[in-house]
Amino acid sequence: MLIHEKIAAQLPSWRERVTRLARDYGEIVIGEVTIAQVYGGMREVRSLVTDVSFVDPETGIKLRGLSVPEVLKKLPRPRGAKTPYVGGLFYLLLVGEIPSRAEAETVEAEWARRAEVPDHVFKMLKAMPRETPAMTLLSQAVLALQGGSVFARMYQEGMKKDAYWEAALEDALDLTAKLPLLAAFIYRMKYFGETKKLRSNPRQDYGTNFARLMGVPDRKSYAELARLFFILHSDHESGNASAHATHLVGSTLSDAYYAFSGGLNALAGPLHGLATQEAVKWLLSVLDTFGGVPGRDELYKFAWDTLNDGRVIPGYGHAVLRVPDPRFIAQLEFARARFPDDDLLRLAGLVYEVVPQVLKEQGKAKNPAPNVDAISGTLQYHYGVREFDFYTVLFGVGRALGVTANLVWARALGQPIERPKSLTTAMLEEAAKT
Ligand code: CMX
Repeated sequence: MLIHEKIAAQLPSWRERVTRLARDYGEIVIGEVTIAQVYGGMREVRSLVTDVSFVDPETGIKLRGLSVPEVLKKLPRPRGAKTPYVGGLFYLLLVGEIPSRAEAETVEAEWARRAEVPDHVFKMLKAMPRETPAMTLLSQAVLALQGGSVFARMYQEGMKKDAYWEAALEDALDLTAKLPLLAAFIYRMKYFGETKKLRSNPRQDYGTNFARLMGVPDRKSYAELARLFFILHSDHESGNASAHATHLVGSTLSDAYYAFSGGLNALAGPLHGLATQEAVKWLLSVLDTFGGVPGRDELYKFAWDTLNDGRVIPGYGHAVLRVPDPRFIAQLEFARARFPDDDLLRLAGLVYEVVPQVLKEQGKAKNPAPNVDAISGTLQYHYGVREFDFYTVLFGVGRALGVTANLVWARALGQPIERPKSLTTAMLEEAAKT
């Protein structure tokens, strides 16, 4: 397999670099940890390593060193399409190079070959009560696939440590291949009561296949959006909760299914993936209050009312970023080029002009600019995907690409089980005296 060969060729030099750093420079200090950080969610504590992506506070996410506009420009596209192959993005994350069209299509072909979902997974999903949250269903479906893990089977058979990454790569490809079908099945079953078994079409790329499986009215445009959405949501370095949870579970040598299910459970939280739906709800409440897109002054007051009620403005602020999120900008541009007159989009644009000013005046948020969640739901809503709790499922399908690429490399570079040290409050009080 192409990706396998490409990674295998790079491994000796990566292993040498990592071994040299740990062996010869192991004592070098790269940061310190304060009591505020220990109590403050470990913000800024430099304790993880990944070469798949990096979030620059001033310019945003770099995927294998490339900015969002560069990734969107340089990755190959399906013929006649405006947004790139998702398979090309997965190649970039795994291999670290921009693929040719043929190389991107190799990943798409691997996915097509591995897309079938076993019957017991559909049976399990159908047996769940209708009100089960969409993220619970997705996480369960991922776990239901775990019995097919190549890593778990080969580990039991005594696989050598050097070969872990190859089994992890098999699982990464198998799992990401099945997610669009699983997500679409959950969508149709949960919101429309449709339980007919779905099948992937091996002749369609990842995004086109997903748009067809979802059954949205404007499939061609939605396929463009699906590709963009999955690419933009794939990776945001390894400290965010879904990536870190996946990494932590994987570090025990649990396979990609166990690990990614853990990551999905983290993504389901209101402070993480749920913000997309909160942002759309907030925008809709503005439209509802004013009977359409309000004037700037009315919006300014509405935003202040939200803050004065003790609520946050969803989709704004970020733990690391200090500029408008390039993933927000990419989706705003996509939407403005296609449906500039959509009310929700016009409102999202006005919010982008007004809310940063309001947050600056309030003076609390370190970053008054929009993050990706300020706009993602607006685009889904336009194409008719209006079941808000499904937005996190879409985020999850995209996030799988980044976290599984990281798992492959973590196993390739022999990253150990994670086990930070805890202290007691009394110990910190003691430290505070010195
Ligand atoms: N509206 C109102 N207040 C905000 C705010 C916003 N959008 N963003 C930050 N603040 C407030 C924080 O609540 C905090 O207030 P307190 O001191 O009273 O606790 C203060 O500003 C400082 O926060 P910060 O250091 O700037 O931000 P954090 O790193 O603590 O939190 C985030 C980051 C994203 C959770 C926060 O900005 C927020 O709640 N935003 C709205 C929800 C959101 O968009 N979440 C999506 C994040 C992206 C993702 O993970 O998917």
